[in-house]
Amino acid sequence: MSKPAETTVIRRADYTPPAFLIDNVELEFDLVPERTLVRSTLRVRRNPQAGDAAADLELAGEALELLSLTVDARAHDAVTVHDGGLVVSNVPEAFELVIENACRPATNTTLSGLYVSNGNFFTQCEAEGFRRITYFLDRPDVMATYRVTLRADQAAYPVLLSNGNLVDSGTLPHGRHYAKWEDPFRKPSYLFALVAGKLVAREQTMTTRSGKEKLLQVWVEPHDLDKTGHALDSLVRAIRWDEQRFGLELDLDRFMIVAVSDFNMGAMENKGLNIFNTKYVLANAQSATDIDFANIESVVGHEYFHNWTGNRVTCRDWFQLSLKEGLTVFRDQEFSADMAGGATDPAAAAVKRIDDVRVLRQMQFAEDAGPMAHPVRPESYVEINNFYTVTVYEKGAEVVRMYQTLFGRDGLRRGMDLYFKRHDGQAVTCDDFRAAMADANHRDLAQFERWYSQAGTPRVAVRTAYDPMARTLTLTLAQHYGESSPQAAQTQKGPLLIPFALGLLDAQGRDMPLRLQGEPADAGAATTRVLELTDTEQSFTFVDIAEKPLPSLLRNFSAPVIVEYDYTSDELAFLLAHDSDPFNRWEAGQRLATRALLSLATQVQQHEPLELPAAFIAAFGAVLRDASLSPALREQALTLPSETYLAEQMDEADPAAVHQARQFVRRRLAAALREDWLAAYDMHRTPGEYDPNPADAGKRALKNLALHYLAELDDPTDALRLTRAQFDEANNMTDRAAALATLITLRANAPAQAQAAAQAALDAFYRRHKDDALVIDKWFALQAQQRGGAGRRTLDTVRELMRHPAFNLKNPNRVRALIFSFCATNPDQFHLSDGSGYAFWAEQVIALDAINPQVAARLTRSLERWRKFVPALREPMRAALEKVAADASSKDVREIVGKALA
Ligand code: B3K
Ligand code: ZN
Repeated sequence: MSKPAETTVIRRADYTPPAFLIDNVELEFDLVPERTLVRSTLRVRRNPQAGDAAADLELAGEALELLSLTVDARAHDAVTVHDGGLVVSNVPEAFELVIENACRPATNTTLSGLYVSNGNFFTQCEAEGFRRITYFLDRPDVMATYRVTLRADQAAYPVLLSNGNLVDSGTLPHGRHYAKWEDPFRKPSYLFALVAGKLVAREQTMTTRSGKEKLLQVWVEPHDLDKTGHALDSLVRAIRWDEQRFGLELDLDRFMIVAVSDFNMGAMENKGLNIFNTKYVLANAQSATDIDFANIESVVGHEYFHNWTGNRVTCRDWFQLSLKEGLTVFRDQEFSADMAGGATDPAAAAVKRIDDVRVLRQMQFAEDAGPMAHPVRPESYVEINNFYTVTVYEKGAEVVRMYQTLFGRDGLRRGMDLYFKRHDGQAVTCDDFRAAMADANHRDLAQFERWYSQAGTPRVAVRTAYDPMARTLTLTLAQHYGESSPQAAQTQKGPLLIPFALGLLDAQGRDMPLRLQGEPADAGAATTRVLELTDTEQSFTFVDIAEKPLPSLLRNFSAPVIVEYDYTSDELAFLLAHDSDPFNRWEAGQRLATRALLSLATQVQQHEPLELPAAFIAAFGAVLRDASLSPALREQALTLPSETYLAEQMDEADPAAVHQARQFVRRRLAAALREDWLAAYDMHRTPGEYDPNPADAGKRALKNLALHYLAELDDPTDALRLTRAQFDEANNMTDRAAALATLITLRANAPAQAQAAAQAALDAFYRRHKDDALVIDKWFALQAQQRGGAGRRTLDTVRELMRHPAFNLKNPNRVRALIFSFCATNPDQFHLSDGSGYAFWAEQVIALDAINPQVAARLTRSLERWRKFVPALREPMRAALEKVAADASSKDVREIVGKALA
């Protein structure tokens, strides 16, 4: 065991400009897996903006072997090497620094820096991986142009790629060859990349808006070439969309995407050479589900959009991470919504919005309520990789969306145009972005800064008062934070500017025209209005309201807040049936379900008999039969809130009670609506050739939801018949995987009838897809997510699967498929009261910590909310956390357990 890493806290308030700047970087690599040689030639000069004009040059470096260092071509004595880098003293104003060092890609299991995967070389430099390649001023505000020479054995590494344009290539003695790449754009070191190996590309050319021809390539291992079409098509769509929506054009002659199967996250936006987890590139009908296809389009878009929001304009320091991530997530959300038809069809846009809000509320609200709570722009960190969070990404995207809600699409565009005009080629801050939005729209956005600096989820309490005589409705909005974690509470300083969209429904469910007191009577009256809440409490009076209306609040989720309003169940059912805002129809159904489920969970805890109100079943049945709603929207409305979300809504989370309550509701809905489910199943088949378009995907989603509900019936005959047929006949992975998942559920519900069928399907699935790692990931994940049944804990299956020859603790996708799926998405089985899940978790965190601290730290987060749980679980959770605190050595894991236990 290595000694614990020291935990230095880095603070935003301590930012100082770099003492030196680096204008040009020339890198030469002799690529050998065991020991790669790097020669780095840097043009360095003192930063005129720096405070200390006599400072030493301090370069970061990790896991490197220094071979030589010269200053202006002369050996330099005043060099001190330490654990985290080196210090060069007595340097002139401007000079050429040449460093030769070695690194060890073959044994680099951290997947940060330069590493080997399936025999090929890849890099990952964000956030601080470049220092694992060579000594450098590895911070985003040091921007340089790069020239890169790669040399390697030609047979083993026929393809040599780096950022920018290929300027030269050729052969060398001893079967070696070289390639030289030049990136004309200044960039921070975190955007550097190289790739070398046996790869092939699908490519096409494309003429961009200004008439320039560009080369687009998707590089993969040869056996995956037939799975690259969708990624390449997605890239073309993303390029077009950014031209149209934001007037932003591809600036390089060549844009490359490379897929790698060992990768810590989704993908990386290296300039001109995006490196992707295979999961977000490879897809065909037999290997990928509808959701995979959609995710690929969105991630390809996301990384491409970074070319402007992140690369052309980058972050001054890592506290500004949301400057590029929140903005780019917002852009990819808008892109996906438009691609699904959202530009002309509000219901299609709502389907995407619901998916995004679901993630925000389940993950980000929980993060904001726990020990890792931090503002969109964090104030401090120990390990920056721990702050690639749902708060920085998803809440950050909501913050950008609020500019659009306040100023409209055109206003957002004006702000973006000004942002690029001011800051192209610079490393800037979230304040700079806000200033561009404010100036372009002539608004004072000083108060809006609090969205960047305050942690915790705001709540808006709503009161209404209808005056029939005056025909007015007065709406009072009050904002507060409720009970925040100490980490969040200390950041909360005052009220936010909250754009609050709403409508008012009459007794027929029609939108009423909305006119605020004081507005001229002849002004057109919209039916959705965005109120700007800026005070702690504020009232708004609508006039000419002929009858007492039902409010539809926070339409389209116009701000990342929790709305507190006491709807009756009848009112929610009415909104579910009538609201013109499709998002709020879904929202009403979720509120109704949440209320029913939480009260059932209490009944479970008190050993009372369970009962589901008939009105609830009727409301859900009506949605299921409502052909005016798209299948995709119906599927979302009929999907109950997740167990994780529900547990989070309890004062003390009780996963077992939530699970029983939710299972009870699923069984009741299955039985009461049996004929409707069967009809829905039949009506939403998608015969013919597979096409992942959103309309077909929506049908499959509803059909497969119906199938899964049918699996909850006491008599499994129908479900078993349909599921087996679907499994055998499916011409696509969406249907095959859904059938397999349903069979696994049937096995838990009715072992006597379904055991053999489920096992046969699992075996057949494995045999058929054994050479496709991403599909085998699904095979592991489905088993890790299964219910306990027939006296068997899912943990026993998971432990058994860890001994399967295809399991590999060094491959993050496999670890996420098996271990994360169990620890993070199977709450009932993970939180067994015997503490077995927690002991397993601790073992795996510690094992992973020695291999890959970033992945280990992610897993650590599954237990950070331990204080939220019922006392019987809290103690075994604490014990597991303490075990990890004692045995883990990376600062990544130590930061998380430290905060969890503090
Ligand atoms: N910027 C990368 C994330 C890097 C994570 C480093 N731990 C991918 C993205 O957000 O596009
Ligand atoms: Zn990103």
